Amino acid sequence: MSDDRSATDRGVLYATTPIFYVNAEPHIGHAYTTILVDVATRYRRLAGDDVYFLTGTDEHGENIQKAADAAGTSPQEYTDRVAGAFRAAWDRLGIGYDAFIRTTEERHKKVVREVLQRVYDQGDIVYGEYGGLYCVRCERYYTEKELTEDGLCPQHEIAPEYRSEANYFFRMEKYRPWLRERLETNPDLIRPAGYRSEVLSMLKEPIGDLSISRPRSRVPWGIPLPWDEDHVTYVWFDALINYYSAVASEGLEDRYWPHVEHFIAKDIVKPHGVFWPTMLKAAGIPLFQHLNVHGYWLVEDRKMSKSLGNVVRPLELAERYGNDAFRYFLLRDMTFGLDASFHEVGLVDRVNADLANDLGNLLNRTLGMLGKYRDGRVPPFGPDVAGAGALRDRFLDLPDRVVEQVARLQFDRAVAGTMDAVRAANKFVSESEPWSLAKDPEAAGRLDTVLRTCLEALRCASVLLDPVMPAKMAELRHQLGMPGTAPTLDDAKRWDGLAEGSATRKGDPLFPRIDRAALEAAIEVEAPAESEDEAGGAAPVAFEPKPEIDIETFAACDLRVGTVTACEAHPKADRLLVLTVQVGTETRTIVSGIRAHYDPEELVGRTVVVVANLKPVKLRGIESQGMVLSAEGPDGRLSLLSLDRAAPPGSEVR
Ligand code: ME8
Repeated sequence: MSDDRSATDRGVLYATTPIFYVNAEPHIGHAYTTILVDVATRYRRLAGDDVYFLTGTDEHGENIQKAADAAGTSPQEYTDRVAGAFRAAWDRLGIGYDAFIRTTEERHKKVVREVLQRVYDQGDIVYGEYGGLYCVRCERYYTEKELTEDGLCPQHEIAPEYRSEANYFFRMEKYRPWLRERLETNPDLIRPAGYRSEVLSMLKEPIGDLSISRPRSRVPWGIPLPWDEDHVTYVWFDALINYYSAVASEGLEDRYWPHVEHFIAKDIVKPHGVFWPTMLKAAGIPLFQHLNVHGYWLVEDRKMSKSLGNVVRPLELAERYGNDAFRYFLLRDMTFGLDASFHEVGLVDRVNADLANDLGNLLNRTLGMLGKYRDGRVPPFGPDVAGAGALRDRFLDLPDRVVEQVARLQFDRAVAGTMDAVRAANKFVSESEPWSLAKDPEAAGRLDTVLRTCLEALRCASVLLDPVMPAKMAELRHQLGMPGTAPTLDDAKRWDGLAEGSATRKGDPLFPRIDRAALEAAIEVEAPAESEDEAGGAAPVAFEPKPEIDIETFAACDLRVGTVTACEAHPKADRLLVLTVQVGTETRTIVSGIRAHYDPEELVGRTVVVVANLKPVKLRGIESQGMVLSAEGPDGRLSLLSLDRAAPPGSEVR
């Protein structure tokens, strides 16, 4: 790894996910946070920073005890099994965590007891009676204001129960003015800003003291208080300390604690935004750098829950669509801080449009042409070609921009910016027409430039997308003929990263197109003849008009301007091309019988006219979501309709 910065100016990051409860198998929400932190830490590693990534499991408390009882096992056996399932899931999803902490580990319990003792000794923990509304699933008390209008727990929508217990209390209220001040002077401490405001408004009124123990007679599954073994530590007090115990128990606190950033979803803002900073203050441990709060994944616009039966399992999706494609979708389709809705069809469309078409197609067509024209070997740059310099500048601007966007938690934009550059590379191919250059011996140098430009674009894209899709990007670099060493950000800052004359290794498509129609289980029409979807024009002579229609009938036909963003041969039919067409904000897959008339490469970037409301049909296994209009010339050659003046994709054709 080339890292010319000295050890002292090397950035450091200690990033954490929540430690997940082991009373459920991992779902898409758990996977999202964990993949997000994986991606964030991989970007920082790419930049040469010193990174430590912690995840783990939250294993004590009443709920876990109940889940173990229900499973007919001891809590220890039960937590061992589910913690194992979490680890296995993260391994399967390609998560490169550095440490996994379980709250039942001795190293954690020891630190929890030390922190408790310290806070107790200084008089910040007192014994007292408390009564209030308690959600057993959240394992916390709620004030009436925090409940829903119907008086239910806002997370679980179940009625809280009134509980009163003699417990130990942490004097949290005492630290409220301090915390308010910290938040006011530190606008970035909790981000995005909406969550900071949420915490600030919680702090406007007294927050009370926090009950931090449970009677051991009722909840034996917990860490006994060091000064009173009849009580165990409240699960949140125990759990939050994991972030510190994980590094302190390994002697890594000096190196990493000053750089700690937590990543959580909005459900646990209060424990992390109020309990945790006040606990740290009382324990004399410096505050975290940032609390980064993301939104919720909804499922088909509804809250995901076991009772609705709509829990989305990440491993199944990774299995069905490929792990890296799944990771890409999660990062691309959620804006940090906002909710996003999961639709499986949306995932398929995203993967088909961005990965199978844009990126996959750039790789395929580049290596295809390289094989055909240059024996698969990396050519030198030749004379300048229009657009090549602009494309190079665009790619070379990306690394700094991506690093900045990631630092601002704009993962979706970082990924989208890179994909936009990939699309620009496809457009460059269409505009520079390498297939025409190949026919002209005088243009050999310019053909070299076009091919080499595309190869460098692919190489740079593979570096910038490596944190999101590590396995696939390594495969891409393998196809480019590169050695298997891990890339660095500097690799994306040069335009000469491939060795001239080296052999590429064209392989299988990186991201095979996903059959959307099979998912929708809609119309299963297999095409009897490949060109059936074509508009067959006849010779002008024997023109026999079809039955008359009125203007409304014509208006029912939705004709739109489209731009071909990718195009490839149909894998199962030698007369069909599969086009990806941008129609307004939509991306359509259109199968068309024009393969004998057009090279796939020459269509990318072209304007076409699309019948946009035609019932989808399956043509040799690929669903065609519309039709491109063409006319047949006297020699039987098809000619695609286009416009003689520019109109943006999506414009209506009347
Ligand atoms: O709260 N969308 O654990 P937990 C996005 N053990 N992310 C989601 C999500 C969704 N629909 N649902 C869950 C706990 N998550 C405690 C944490 S930390 C000291 C203790 C993710 O298993 C998200 O990261 O209920 C959320 O904050 C976390 O899972 C809650 O996990």
